Amino acid sequence: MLTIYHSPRSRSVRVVWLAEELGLPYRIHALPMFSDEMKTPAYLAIHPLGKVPAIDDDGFILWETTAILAYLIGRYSDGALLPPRESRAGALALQWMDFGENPLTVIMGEIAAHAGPMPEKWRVPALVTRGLAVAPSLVAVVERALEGRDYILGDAFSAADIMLGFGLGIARHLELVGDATPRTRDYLARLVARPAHQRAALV
Ligand SMILES: N[C@@H](CCC(=O)N[C@@H](CS)C(=O)NCC(=O)O)C(=O)O
Repeated sequence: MLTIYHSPRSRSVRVVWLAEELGLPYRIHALPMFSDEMKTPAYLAIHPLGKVPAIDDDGFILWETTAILAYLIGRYSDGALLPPRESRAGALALQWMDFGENPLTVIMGEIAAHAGPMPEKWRVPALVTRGLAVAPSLVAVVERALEGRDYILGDAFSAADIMLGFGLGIARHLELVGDATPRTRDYLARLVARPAHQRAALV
C-alpha cells in the first residue's frame, strides 16, 4: 500500500493529485504544516529535512516531488502522464517539472509563506521583496510557452502540468495570474477543474 505523507494545501497535494489521476489506492499520513510533528526523529527517518511530500510504497521511501511523480508514473501508469525519459518529449517534461518546482514554486511559496502563514520567528521579509521582483517573469515564461497549446507539453495533460499547476495556484493567490495572463489563467482553470485535482484538494 502507498502511504503519502501529506499536509493539506502544500506541495504534497501534487502527489495526491497524481494518485487520483492514476486511480492508485493510497493512505494519507497527515502532518500539520510548520509543526513539531514534521521534525520528530521518526519522521526525519522518512524525510531527512522533515518536509512533505514523502511516500512509503511498501517499504520503499522516497521524497522530492518530481522524483515521487516520476517513480509512481514509471511503476503504476500504462505510459500515460509522462513521455519516455529518453525521448525529447520526456526531456521537455522533466524541464517543466523542474521549472515547476524551482524556481516557480520556490519563489511563489517564499512570497506566500514569508508574507503570511509562516510563524513570525522564521519569516525573512527580504525573500518577499526578492520574490516579488522575479515572480512576474516566471509567469511570463509559462504564458509564452502556452501559445497554441492546452497543456504545457501540447495536447495531452501530463505530470508537468501537475508540477506547474501547484506553483501557478500560489501565483494566482498572489494575483500574479489573471486577466493580464489569459493563457495561464485559462490553463490553470483547466487544471483545477480536473476531477482528480478536485478530490486531491479535499484531502
Ligand atoms: N523541493 C521539495 C520541497 C519540499 C517542501 O519545501 N515542502 C514544504 C511544504 S510546501 C514543507 O514541508 N515545509 C515545511 C518545513 O519546511 O518545515 C519538494 O518538492 O518535495
